[in-house]
Amino acid sequence: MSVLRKDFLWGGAVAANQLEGAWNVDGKGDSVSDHCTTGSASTPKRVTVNIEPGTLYPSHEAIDFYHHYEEDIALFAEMGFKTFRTSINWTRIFPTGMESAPNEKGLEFYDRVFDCCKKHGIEPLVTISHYELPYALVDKYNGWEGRDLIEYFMNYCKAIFERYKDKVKYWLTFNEINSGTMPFGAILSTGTVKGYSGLTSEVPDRPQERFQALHHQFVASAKAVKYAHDHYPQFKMGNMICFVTSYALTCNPDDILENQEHMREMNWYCSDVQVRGEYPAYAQSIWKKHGITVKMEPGDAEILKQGTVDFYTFSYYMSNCISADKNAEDSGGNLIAGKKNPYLPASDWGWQIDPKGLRYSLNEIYDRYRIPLMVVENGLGAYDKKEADGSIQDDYRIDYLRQHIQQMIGAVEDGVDLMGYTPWGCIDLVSASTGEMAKRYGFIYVEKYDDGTGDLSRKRKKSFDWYKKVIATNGDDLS
Ligand code: BGP
Repeated sequence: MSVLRKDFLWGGAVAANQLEGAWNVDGKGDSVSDHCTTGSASTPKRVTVNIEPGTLYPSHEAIDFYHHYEEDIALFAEMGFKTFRTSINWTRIFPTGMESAPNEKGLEFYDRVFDCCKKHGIEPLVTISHYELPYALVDKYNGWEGRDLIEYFMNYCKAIFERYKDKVKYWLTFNEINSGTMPFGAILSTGTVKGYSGLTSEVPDRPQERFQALHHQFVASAKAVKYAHDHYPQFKMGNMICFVTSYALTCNPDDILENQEHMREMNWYCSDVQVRGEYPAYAQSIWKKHGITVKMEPGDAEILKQGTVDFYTFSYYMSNCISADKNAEDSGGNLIAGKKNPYLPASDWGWQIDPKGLRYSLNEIYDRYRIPLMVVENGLGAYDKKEADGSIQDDYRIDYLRQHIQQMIGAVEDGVDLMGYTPWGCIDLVSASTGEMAKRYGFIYVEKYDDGTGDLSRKRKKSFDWYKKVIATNGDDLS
């Protein structure tokens, strides 16, 4: 008998910029993601100040969810989804982020998407900002380094809260807000890349800007949460963290301390602010280490206190090891890499697969905060192969998900209050880190390739039926 809640929110997760396409349709402006080219496992993608003619920008067409959403949501419903996590593309609503009135055509698109979800009994879970910062704000303010973005973000929130107040109940403010603690986050998350054209792997690291930008995101998030609580008491407001749990590579106390420091900066810094409503004591040592000063204004501390989230959500793909020994062998990873764990296998992109780390993380997070949790991203990016009969036998993906769900259930048995599970990229889409289509996560295959070809047709993979059964039995049958 399932230990999961009866109303457990099974579903899947995507982000607008990675699947919608229609990047300049119906008045949409360009976001920072629209300025990123295609890369691969071995070649980093580029970000360009200007859209270069003849260069392929994968978000521009993506899998054209903009025109296929009905078919796609019907497939999600067929799997039995209770929830669908997607984001609103900020630039569909405010093309430059700075307009005073929203773009009606953009609002209408999400009306159609959420109505379609409702028709199928699917509850939308909406990320307000998922790597979709208007590029005009990068250009004018160096992204979130500019304090003015707090008010632009609030205009955006007010417009979508009011418009969708009867259609959306669950909201997440910033996707993987802790991206800003890492150099790579400067591109997609904080947008502190004004004037930069070049490889995403070579973006100049300016921690002063990233941490200042993060402060503005914290204030913006807290303001949005408070505003929602004041005006729409039915809303549930969450945060979203890229949780990459790390272990000390050895029991050498130097490794233990190094790992503690790493865990704080990477995994706890942002959620301590968003859940507890104030900066943690150790924030000082992080700022000191980077030689930076975070500027705060009177009233910021109050707003952080007043805008704490109702639930905590996170992505979980992998774990890492941390060592004081700089010569230890490196591993790959999303946003940040660590040291190789000799006990773990890794994906083709070097992400170390660690299902037990999910149980461990859920317990650590719940012990710390004691508010409901949700795993809003998890999954295996893989090169899928089409068999001679056209089918996709993705047993490796089923194995990955099965093991993670088993550990997730273990955590619930340990006492964790878990609301739901939405595996990443429930339909194949563009990779956030590499910009490729070849890194597939979906239960649904999409005929779209890295050279831009493909007829965009959809096809159920083997994992589609497997996940359908998992949902139907509320996680009892994982065979
Ligand atoms: C997270 C992001 C997603 C997503 C996922 C998988 O970091 O929130 O947007 O893409 O990782 O990463 P990737 O697409 O790089 O494989």
